[in-house]
Amino acid sequence: MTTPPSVPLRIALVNGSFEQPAVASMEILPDASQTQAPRQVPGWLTTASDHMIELWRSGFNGVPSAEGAQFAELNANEVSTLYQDLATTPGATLYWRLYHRGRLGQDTMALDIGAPGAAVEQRRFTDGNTAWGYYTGTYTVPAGQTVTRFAFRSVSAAGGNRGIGNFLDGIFFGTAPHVVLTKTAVPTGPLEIGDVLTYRITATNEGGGAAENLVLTDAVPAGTTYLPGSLRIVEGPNTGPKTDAPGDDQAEYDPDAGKVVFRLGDGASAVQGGSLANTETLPAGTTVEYRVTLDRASAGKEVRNTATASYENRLGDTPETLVATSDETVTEVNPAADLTVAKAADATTVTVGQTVTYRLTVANRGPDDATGVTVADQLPDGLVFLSADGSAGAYDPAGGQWTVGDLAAGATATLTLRAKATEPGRITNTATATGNEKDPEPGNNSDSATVCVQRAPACCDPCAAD
Ligand SMILES: [Ca+2]
Ligand SMILES: [Ca+2]
Ligand SMILES: [Ca+2]
Repeated sequence: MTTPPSVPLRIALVNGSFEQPAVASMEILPDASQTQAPRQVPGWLTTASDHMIELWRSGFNGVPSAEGAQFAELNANEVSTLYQDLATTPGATLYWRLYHRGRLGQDTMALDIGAPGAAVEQRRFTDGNTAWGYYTGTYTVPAGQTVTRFAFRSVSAAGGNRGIGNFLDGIFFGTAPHVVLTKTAVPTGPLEIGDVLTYRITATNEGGGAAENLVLTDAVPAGTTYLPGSLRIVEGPNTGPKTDAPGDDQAEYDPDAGKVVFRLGDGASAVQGGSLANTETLPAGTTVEYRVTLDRASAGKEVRNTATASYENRLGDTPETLVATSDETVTEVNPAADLTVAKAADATTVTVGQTVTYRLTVANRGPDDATGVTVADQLPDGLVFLSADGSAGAYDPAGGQWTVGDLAAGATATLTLRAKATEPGRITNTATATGNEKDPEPGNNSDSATVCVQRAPACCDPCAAD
């Protein structure tokens, strides 16, 4: 099995709309080969012996441009061919489109495409001087042709002078648009539940023609919640924050569908996508971002996300809808375990010399198994340790710590702690649980029990003053 040759994604004329360099009204300028000149016309070459190309500003002599602010006259001072040579791959399908117009009356021009020196006439265009004609077509690069010339040749012009006439504008010759989406999640994991994750998605057009009606959609991934007010275009056309609401700017969050939508590119609006130029014009493309909060449901899991974009190739006769899918981001979320502690005393009033019995329960409400669970419970002054019996682990009276160990989600462990009361008074002590995992609800990790120690049975109330 053979791998087909890879076609370069981006093949496109340079300066196809004759917008560079800017001219005030009309100017005859050197072609792109004349690099010693202070100004040239980028991209274009001419067979004219003086290497000159004529550019008009829209409105000069009453002629409006077809696209942008400038256009070209095919011949400046002499009959010639205007062309560009492009590196091409055999088999590639190239689209062309152009605007053509007569100057004094009906002018005729030929489009030649092929190997330099052997370009083949594709079509002739005859247009009058009252409107621009618009034409499209395709060309398949033949075998062995690694350089393709795209050339305009004057055939005839009203008035009989082939050096006058044949206006050209809005020319494209090259490959279809090809949008590439790149997605990153910041910061890279592993993260804890409750952390905020920023998704950043860049769309670049690695193809030739502009990607039209570009709309990016990203489903907010399972286990996360969209952070309100976090939509932003950070690079490219229409940069700035966007509201969550639909219908007011280039982006929205749709809570019912659980997705964010961005309409991108030049001319994008609240209702439709815009036009994304290729990376020759817009190397960085356009970048958007939004944020999510990691839910409890994401604990111990991976949050995965891909974005998609739809756009149109409008180089042909009818728009062709294309789809781009980003790489997948994978964010690892650390496990979480909600530990709880309950502590009680069998009797809340005892006499000096009697035994106080505490019962401790530590539970793991999940969602993940807990490891390294310990419960700190230091006996205060007035109590002397007697014994401890637990369902798990061991109690160290010197350190005041119950080492529970692992505690599966949903499991509980208990400890019965006995101590001798040695002084009268109110004695409160607290047990606090900690584990290795993130605890989403730290407020329920401690519990206290208060015992009143009397000097003698019913002699008095040592706790009354407190
Ligand atoms: Ca133009
Ligand atoms: Ca909005
Ligand atoms: Ca807790």
